[in-house]
Amino acid sequence: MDRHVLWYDRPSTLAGLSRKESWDRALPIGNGRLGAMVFGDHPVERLQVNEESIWAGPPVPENQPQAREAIEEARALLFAGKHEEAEQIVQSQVLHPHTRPRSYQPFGDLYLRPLGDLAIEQYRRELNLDTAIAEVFYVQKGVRHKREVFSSAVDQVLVTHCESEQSGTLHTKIELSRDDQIHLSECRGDALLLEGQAQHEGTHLGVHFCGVVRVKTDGELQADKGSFIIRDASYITLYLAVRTDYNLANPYEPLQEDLVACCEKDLEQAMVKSYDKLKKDHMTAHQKLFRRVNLQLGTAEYEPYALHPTDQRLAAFRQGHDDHHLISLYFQYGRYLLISSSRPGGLPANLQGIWNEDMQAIWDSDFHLNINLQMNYWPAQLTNLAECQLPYFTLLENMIEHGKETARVVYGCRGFVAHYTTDAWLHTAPLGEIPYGMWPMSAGWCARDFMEYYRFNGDHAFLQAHAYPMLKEAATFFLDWLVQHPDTGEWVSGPSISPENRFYSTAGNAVALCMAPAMDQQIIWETFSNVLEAADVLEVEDEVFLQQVKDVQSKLALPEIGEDGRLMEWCESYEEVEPGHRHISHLYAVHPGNQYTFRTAPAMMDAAKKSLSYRLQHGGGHTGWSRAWMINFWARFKDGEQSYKHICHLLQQSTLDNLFDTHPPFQIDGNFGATAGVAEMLLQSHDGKIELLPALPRIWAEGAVHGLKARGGFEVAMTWEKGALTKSTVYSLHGGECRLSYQGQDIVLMTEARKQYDVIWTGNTLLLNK
Ligand code: FUC
Repeated sequence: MDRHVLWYDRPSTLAGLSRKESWDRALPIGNGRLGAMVFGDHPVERLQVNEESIWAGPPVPENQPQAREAIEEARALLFAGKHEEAEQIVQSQVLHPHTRPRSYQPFGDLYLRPLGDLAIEQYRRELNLDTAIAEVFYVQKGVRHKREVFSSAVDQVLVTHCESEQSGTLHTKIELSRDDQIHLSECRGDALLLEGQAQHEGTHLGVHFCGVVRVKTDGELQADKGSFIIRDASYITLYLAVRTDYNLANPYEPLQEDLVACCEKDLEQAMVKSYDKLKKDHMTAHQKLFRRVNLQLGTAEYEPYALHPTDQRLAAFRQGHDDHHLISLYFQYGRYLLISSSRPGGLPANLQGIWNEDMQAIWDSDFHLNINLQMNYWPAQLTNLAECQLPYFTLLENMIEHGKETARVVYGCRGFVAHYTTDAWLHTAPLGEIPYGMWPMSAGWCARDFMEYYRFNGDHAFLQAHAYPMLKEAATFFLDWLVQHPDTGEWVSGPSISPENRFYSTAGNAVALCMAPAMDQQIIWETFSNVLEAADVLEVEDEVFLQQVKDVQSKLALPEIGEDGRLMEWCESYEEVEPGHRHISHLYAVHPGNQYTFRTAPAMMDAAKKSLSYRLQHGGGHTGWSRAWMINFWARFKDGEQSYKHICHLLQQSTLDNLFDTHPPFQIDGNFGATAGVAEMLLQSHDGKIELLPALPRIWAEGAVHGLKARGGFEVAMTWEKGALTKSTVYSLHGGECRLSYQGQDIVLMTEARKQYDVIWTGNTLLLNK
């Protein structure tokens, strides 16, 4: 299992690097909620600690009651081709100005400052994705030293364990600090404590938090003005507990618990265990998720680059050296990051997962809903981490009441609406500027993921309790929101935008506001299809609603192909302001949607492919997440060579030394999007069957994978040689028909629950041995 290691022969912080550049070399650990960037620095070790709910607070954007009339006026103006005037009205009457900053913030830093001799040799630091432990090794005066850091999901503490081979050789000062003037940090008895409230210099007062460190050591422990000094030890184990008053169910009513007492309780429970037991429990819980999938690209033998530190391998990759193992490592890293930043019961992974050192993070490190949060969860089902997606669903469900209020006040509609972003305060009002702000589609997009959860897991209870209600709320909003086009009578969405692109109006101005952008129509079509499918499975008796959905869907305006053969982004052939724009919204129906496939809509697929090529010819894919989307699109186009090319671009242009994706700066969606993309290259199941190796690039001639998930409730393993599939194994989670397809050959298995089916694929022969 040592295939899953990122390692480095130098600390994160190096002379000549900025603070940010050093952070980009540190290694992330986390238990979904509580995490750290481990620097592995010498002489002073730094753990930059985060807790997922430390957010600066309200005010948040508000619903504008005058918006309803403005929306009507804007529609009339847009139907008359007056985009500029419509934009003026929407900007001033509908969109609330930004109420930023209201950032996700760090908890603080834990520093370990050695006392005495500093010279070391044989330095190495690593992150083991399989154990979820960051380690540092070195030799000092001939004595070997080791540090291990992990965040336990079982015991809810962040643990730092230092040991040396010779007794009495560890002498360290321990400090807890935060980059603000307002926190309190002190020693209370034999505990080190830090308390504060997230805010922006007296405004946006937010979440209260508290962290407590306790120590086990065989050395001498002494409290010293807000720090600990430990001398003559052979081991030091630091336990950090962090708790906040954030109330996920209702952030506006903070929890009333005594936070110090909550931390002490965590510590007590964790410290009863021996260090070895604590570590073992942590590893077992992590491996239960992580080990579900294994991926081997190329032969089982190590490539020469595996012997080199990860940053050097990345540098070699940038020079054009192929390194299959680096790609499979990157894939597994995406899974590791999801497990470490998104566990049931907490908040979902934000723009930086949980890892952020800035008091005012870029985009507040919030939950962007016009692709970024959704992309974070693209690998969840495909790579067998279903439970890691639950925080995403919980967030959305907790937003519903806010979103219904926005729908009612702003648009006079029933149902659930949300716009391009939200954060820990669950706001849903339209805000900001038109090219991103005037877009009431995100609840619809997210509702699709509820349906997909059901498709992958066959969980009827989830369909009934979560997916159908969410889809119904989203569909209900759309039924009220859509209007009939005065010329065609078709139902169209608007005023809206195609995130975040603009076009030239007939007057020659760059504008964004329009009626019937392709993505809106696709999202609405899909929401209607999903709600009808869910109702069918559940045998819901909701005749009036379902009939209305059918009627409106049958007269929904759908995107068309332009004269140049491209799929149109808007309902007219406008010229785009930025032809290489990073959002490729009008291809939603190709991915993540499945409205267009080569089987069901070949002409639309060809047109979509032309649109994508055009975007790329004009510089598309320049942000990490946009590049990651390319991998997925080309996989759906069954073009493994193109997908592979974009994996290479991602690693070459948008990947930091610690393998974090960079927008720039660091933004985690690209990691997750690319992980999903690799899975889509190997297995697809969105078109009524399970397609094996649908987009295998020539360069991955040999390989094996196990544990990928397919819709219908199947786990799939495959082995391939010389570019051809040799064997597939399907494990059926709850029985039912399973149609496997490989290069035009199909085989149908009638499976029983919890049984495994092997198929040998040799030339044209299919041998089935059950
Ligand atoms: C969207 C993108 C940006 C960035 C931001 C967080 O608005 O257009 O590129 O990723 O989200």
